[in-house]
Amino acid sequence: MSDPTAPARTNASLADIAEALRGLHRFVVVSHLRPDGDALGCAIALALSLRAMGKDVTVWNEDGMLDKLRFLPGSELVHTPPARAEDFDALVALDTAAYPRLGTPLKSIGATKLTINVDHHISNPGYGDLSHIDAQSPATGQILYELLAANGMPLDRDIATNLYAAISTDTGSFQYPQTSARTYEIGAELVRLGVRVGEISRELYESYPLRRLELLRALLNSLKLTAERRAASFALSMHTAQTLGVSPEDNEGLIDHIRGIDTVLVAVFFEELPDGLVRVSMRSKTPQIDVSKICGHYGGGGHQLAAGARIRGELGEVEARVLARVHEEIVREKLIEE
Ligand SMILES: [Mn+2]
Repeated sequence: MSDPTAPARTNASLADIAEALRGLHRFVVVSHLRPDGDALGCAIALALSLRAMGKDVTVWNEDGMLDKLRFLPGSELVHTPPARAEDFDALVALDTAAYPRLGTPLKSIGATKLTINVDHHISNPGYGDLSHIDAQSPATGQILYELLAANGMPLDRDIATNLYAAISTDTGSFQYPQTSARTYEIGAELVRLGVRVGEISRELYESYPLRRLELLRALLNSLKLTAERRAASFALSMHTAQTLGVSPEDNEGLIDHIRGIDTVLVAVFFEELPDGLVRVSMRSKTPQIDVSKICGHYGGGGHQLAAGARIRGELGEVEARVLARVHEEIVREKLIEE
């Protein structure tokens, strides 16, 4: 591939991507660092399908497999990248808005003939040789289902379970606005393929370690309501994270607790990182406030209603700066009186 950051000429069809997958043998499947259910579920689902086609498939993620999602069939396929680079026929990037967000696996990938990019982030520039970006899709898992189902690729219960986990987690259990009739149809198809909804929901939503709740308690102690209660935020210092012994995956989804306050339109989570950076996660409840634009201002991105950025600065200072900007947006959209 010539330049991984240059935009693809066209949005490739899923049939084109299926054809490319059929024609090659040795794959490395990667997804974004700090992975979620969509990133890992998709990577495992595609790896299992390609393996069932007799392909040689490697799955790498900078953070490896999340403990929380180890119940997924095929989770043992996910590894952190090795020190020495390996060559592949193709790199398949899933659910990753920006090429550098693939993280350390990029250093372990030597020569490749083709880069395939399948994603649903509106900010994805379409990097790679064959890219298929569908920003209407609520999860990359939904696009992947279409890829497998429409092109006669293997799709068994294990693959379906991974796709179900991908779609369920990225739609907030089939609740977020981009959830469509098609999403429910795919959900039904996956259940017909043998997905055990009760079991998987229990694993996904009712199997958290106690420390996650202890983390929530600490976060709620830092709760701030601003912009006449239209914005809510909380912050996690490295000191608190160390004291509680939390791992990055523990805070996944905690922002929904403050997003769920009736008056709130924008929720923000600030997490102090090493190296003088603050990770900002932002959620909006209205298309009037596009958080991918706000985060884009700080070099981040994502979706209209869910986005993030990494901002250089001290925790309290970044907090004040970002909340001021959120306040401005809320005023500009006349969602409060100024
Ligand atoms: Mn996703």
